Amino acid sequence: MSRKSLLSLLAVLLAGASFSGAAADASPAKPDSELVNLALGKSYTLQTPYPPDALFGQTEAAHPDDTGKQLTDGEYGGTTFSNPAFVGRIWQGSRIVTIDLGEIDTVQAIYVNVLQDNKNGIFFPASVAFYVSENGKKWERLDDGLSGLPTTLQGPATQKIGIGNLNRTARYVKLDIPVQSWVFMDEIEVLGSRDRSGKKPRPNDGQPQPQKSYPKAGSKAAGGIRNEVLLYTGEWQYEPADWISYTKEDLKPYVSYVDEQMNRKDYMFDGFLFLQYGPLLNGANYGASGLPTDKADWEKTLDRLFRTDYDLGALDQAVGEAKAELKSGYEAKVVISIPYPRTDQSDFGDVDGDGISENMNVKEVGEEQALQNRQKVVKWYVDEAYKRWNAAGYKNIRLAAFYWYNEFLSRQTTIYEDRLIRWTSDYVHGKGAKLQWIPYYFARGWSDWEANGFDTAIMQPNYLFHNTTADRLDAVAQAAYDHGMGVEHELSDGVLTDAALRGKYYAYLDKGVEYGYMHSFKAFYQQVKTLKKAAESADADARQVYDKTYRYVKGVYRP
Ligand SMILES: [Ca+2]
Ligand SMILES: [Ca+2]
Repeated sequence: MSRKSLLSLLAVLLAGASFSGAAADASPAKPDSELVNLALGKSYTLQTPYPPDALFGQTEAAHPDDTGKQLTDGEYGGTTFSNPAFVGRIWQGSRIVTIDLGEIDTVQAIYVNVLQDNKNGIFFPASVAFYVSENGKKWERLDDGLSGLPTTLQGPATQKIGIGNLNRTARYVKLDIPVQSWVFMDEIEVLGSRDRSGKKPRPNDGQPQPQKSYPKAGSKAAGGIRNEVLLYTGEWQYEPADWISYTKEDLKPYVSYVDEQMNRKDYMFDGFLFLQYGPLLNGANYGASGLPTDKADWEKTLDRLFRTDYDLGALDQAVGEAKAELKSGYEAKVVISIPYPRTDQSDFGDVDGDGISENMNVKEVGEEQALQNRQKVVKWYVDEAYKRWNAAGYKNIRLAAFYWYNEFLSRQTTIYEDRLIRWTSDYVHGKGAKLQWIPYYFARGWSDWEANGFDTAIMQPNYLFHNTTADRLDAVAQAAYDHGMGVEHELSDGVLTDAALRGKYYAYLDKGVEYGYMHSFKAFYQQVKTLKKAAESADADARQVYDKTYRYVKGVYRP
């Protein structure tokens, strides 16, 4: 048995003690009774890998490290997150804790005690990276410690995630703890002996890292797309009822760059992501909120999308008209969004013709069966999209990719969320399409996009919508680059009338020049038809939003 699985087993046993309400400060049985906690009372630093966020910095200030030594004071917080012994941290990728043992000792095991309370968005990290060093400069990265408890465990529960049998001499110990939503931790232990009997660390942290970059514009992974605009289509309870859908005229200023008289001058976007406006009038939602959607709702979104004079049909015509006027060498690529197949849907409807409605509810049919039924539903939807696409006989647009609608990986509702996406990727790849994702700000699973089979992932900075400072964009630009992701550009209608909001939008563009993501594969979120409104606006400031966006997508924008 490897030491990882041994430690996982230990973690399960320990967590079991917590469930039954045993001693709140349950410490692990020492792997060796001669070992002492070398970290007890020692000082450490607690850092973010990317600039701290003004808004979320305030949020996490409610769960502070009061003394700056709470992680090494020997005090535990039980299983109640509001216990002040817990240090709570939110977003920004991870937290890096570096402990100074004060002298070179021999380290045998390292643990961090963490909380899961799914109801409150507090999750165990799936794994923790551990490092040791004698001088604080050259580090040996050790094995990762793995969570031994399921992501679906409601909790509240705690476990110690760690590694053992290390036998390394070290003065400094570093932990890199992924933070996706909240992480709550109360204690870090470094078990060992106060001598130098162990082996010296073998520095390996300076080894070449995988190539880092933003996704390449026009690349195969991006389905050949350089600039992708998000086009929502769906039901709208107010007038006009068809407000959230696109006619040929609506699409004209997206397909082509138009002057103030709406004359075509150039092409503009070459990628068109059609995605569901979440809420339906029946109370269901294509995403993870509201009531779960069923087969009739999914047919409804396909019916909308494949209308002749709206959405896909309209895009095919709009591109045809643009091509008749503008020079050749342009291809319009379409991306179709897959609604979120929810694990709380017990009666989706029969998609495979066996007369049995697909039950995707994990609580009712279990993980394996729920996964199979979710796969059936996704397969049916993708097949149906192709069937309708082929029947439509479009002349001017190409189906390049599918898009995973849910903006975070809901590992709290199923242990197989990653597996379903991997399966979806394989399935659409078999059809010749790519799979895209646009997670929200550091959303759960953001850094695992590639392992899950997404061909591209673009992070939402959410800067436009949050009351925070512009270094939000620095954090996202750096994190995206480090993980091969793109950066989403975000526009609301408010940008057209509110100078402060407009300034925030332009900050995305300015940072795109500074960091270089202007030249990458990129996506533009808009409220509904924000850029069309900008193009048509008689107000010079509003119109400039359109003109600047045009220069930016062409890669010639200057701040
Ligand atoms: Ca503590
Ligand atoms: Ca069936």
